[in-house]
Amino acid sequence: MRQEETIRREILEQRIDRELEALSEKLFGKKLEDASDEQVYVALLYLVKGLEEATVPNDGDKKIYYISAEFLIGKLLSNNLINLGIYEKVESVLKSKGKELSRIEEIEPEPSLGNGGLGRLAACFMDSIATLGLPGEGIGLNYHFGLFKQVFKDRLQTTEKNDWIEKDSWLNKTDVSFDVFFGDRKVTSRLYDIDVVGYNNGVNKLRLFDIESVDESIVKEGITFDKEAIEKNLTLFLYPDDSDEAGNLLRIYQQYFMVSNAAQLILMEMKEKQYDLRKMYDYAVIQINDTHPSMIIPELIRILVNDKAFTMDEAIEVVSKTCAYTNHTILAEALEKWPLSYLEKVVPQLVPIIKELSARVAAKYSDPKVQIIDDQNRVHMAHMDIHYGFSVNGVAAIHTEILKDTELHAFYEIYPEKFNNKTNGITFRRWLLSCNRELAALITEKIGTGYQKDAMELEKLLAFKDDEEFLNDLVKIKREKKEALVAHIKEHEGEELNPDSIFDIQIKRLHEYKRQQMNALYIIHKYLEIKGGKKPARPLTFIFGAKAAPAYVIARDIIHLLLVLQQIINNDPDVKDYMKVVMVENYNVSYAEKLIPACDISEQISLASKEASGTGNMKMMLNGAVTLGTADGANVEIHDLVGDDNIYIFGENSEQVIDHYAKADYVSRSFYEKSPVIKAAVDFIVSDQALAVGHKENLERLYNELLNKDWFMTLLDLEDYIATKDRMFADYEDQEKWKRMMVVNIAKAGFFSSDRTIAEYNRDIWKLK
Ligand code: GPK
Repeated sequence: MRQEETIRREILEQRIDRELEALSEKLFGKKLEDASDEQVYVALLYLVKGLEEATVPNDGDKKIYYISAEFLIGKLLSNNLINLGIYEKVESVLKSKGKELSRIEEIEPEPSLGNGGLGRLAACFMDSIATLGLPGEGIGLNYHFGLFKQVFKDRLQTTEKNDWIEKDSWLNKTDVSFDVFFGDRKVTSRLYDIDVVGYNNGVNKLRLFDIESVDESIVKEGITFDKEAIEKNLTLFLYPDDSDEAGNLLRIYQQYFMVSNAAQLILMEMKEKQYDLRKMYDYAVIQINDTHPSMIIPELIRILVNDKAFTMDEAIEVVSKTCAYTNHTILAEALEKWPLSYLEKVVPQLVPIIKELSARVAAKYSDPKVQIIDDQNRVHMAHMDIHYGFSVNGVAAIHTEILKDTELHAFYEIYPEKFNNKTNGITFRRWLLSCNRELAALITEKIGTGYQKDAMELEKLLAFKDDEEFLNDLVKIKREKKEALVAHIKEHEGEELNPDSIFDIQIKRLHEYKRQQMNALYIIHKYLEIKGGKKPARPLTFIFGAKAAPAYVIARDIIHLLLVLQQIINNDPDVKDYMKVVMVENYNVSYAEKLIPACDISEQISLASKEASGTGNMKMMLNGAVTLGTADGANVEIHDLVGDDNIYIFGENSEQVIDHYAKADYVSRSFYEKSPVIKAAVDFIVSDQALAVGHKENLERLYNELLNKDWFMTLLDLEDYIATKDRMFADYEDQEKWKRMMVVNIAKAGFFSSDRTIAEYNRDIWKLK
């Protein structure tokens, strides 16, 4: 930190007290001690905004533009206070006025700008980019209702709009506005910024585009609205239902709106700074986060050719040297392929460019697997990114290897130099310093604060592996976090949990490949065992948090099963003292911040090869949980770091799974027929007991899916999963062993700091000063 910066901050700290009083007086005409918690929150919001404005922006000649459909940033107040270095000061000022900061934090609505891991990753990256002092910004959309709010009714998921934007918010309205054309149809955009302040460093911006003509009132029942009224609906929802053509078109409208604004913003900045457009790649690097922003490539080419007098060859060269693509999945159905006819309807001006890009590929390569426009006239967005970008990265070592060897093998043969791996990471500011202040304080007491800048220093904790006092403090903090979660769950879900039980937690989007249904089958198995008189050594608590895409029927059925199990088990007098199940409602970042510090067993049980990385696995490890997982995604790297003795890996590996798909030899029914344990668990789904509580239609559909299809091979690993999980529960009883596993997991988590990930992106791809 520069010296004048330090001095400035000290002065600011001394002024916090006076500034807060002044804000309270100005905004509400009352003293801080007389203000309500809601009013104190608003005063803090403006205090922080003022400080951010006074912070030096990260600047430089080359900038990273991280374009993403999602930024799952979570609540901002406490993180901003931490990153500004004033959390403790504010806490004590408030305390002297009889206010509690932790209660005030609860008031902030969580921004609904993301869906899952991809969006949360973008948010962690923004934090690390700012912290490392790199010039750059995130570019996305300002969804008014974002991802739906999940409400359980009759043990089914229902969806409501998530109305998160309040009068006083972190959004700063700017005077930037662009015209965006969809053929002859025009909308006018408006840019809103959110400041992203680094940890004791400069500030960057998250730039969110909106439309001037947005109309919230068109949303009637739940999340239904007129999908064709794009002048009104364009920035209402993230991932609007795409089960019909209008929904697909709306997603394309949104994507083009995002990249058209991004392109105009980037070119405006280039012009302001008088940079030579022909050397755009010296000043700008565009990271395309998954395929949603892929149209930035033809859009920039279009503008350079039409408005800036570039030849097609020149435009292609400049844009290709500027754009880099990140792949987040190998699931074919998640890789976007837009029918050319849809693009013709929404963005006719891009179609000739895309055709030209496709024709150039076709002229050079005959392999149908690498074409941009396929024989059914569908545009493969990822293929365009790979041909016309300079970098392609996967998000964990095994994921990148699978891309190179299998999914994108034909591309790897053409462009081996473009492929690189960037194992995901998480910001330790949010996922340790903020969500687990007690653990952070204990770590600091032992090894100092160096780990907050260089996360690898966490390894110093290994020296305390046999320090009884430290181990007991660690267990004490875990226990406190479990108590805090118990209180939260009591308040929000009405379920009574036992903090002395083992907390086994699976939190992530609901998807068959993530196999929440396999966990459910384990729970049924345990329930039947207890009913049969076999009690566990210690009570067990199984916690889930997950939203299902509204159009994903089986995913909704799995939620239904979990809620049915919760009802049956938690109310069964023979069982409820030995095990409980809770599916928390509307799982989001704020809920994750309460669940993760309380976790004992981290469930990472995806079908091997399918989870690109996972990042919850890293968060739980950092907070002292032990992983129960398959050899998939970043689990493989966690395993390498902690060693065989500090993780529980089970099930078939990715080569075996890929081989099953190639040979089409997995038959779920044969697993069901040969194992009485599996059969009993699966049959329970349609037992009289389950049907008495749940819906026949949902439960039967799920049962039939598991028996007759089971595309993600739930039953393949079930027996090994049961055995491994039972072994883990038994090992928990050896607390001396368990405490040491906790230490090793925390100590080895440093590699997963997103500061490391971003430093690698910068070293290999962005090359910023
Ligand atoms: C991947 F393809 C996608 C997607 O559409 N959304 C999403 O959240 C996730 N992801 C992967 O499933 C995770 O394995 C990964 O850790 C995360 O992206 C970030 O890379």
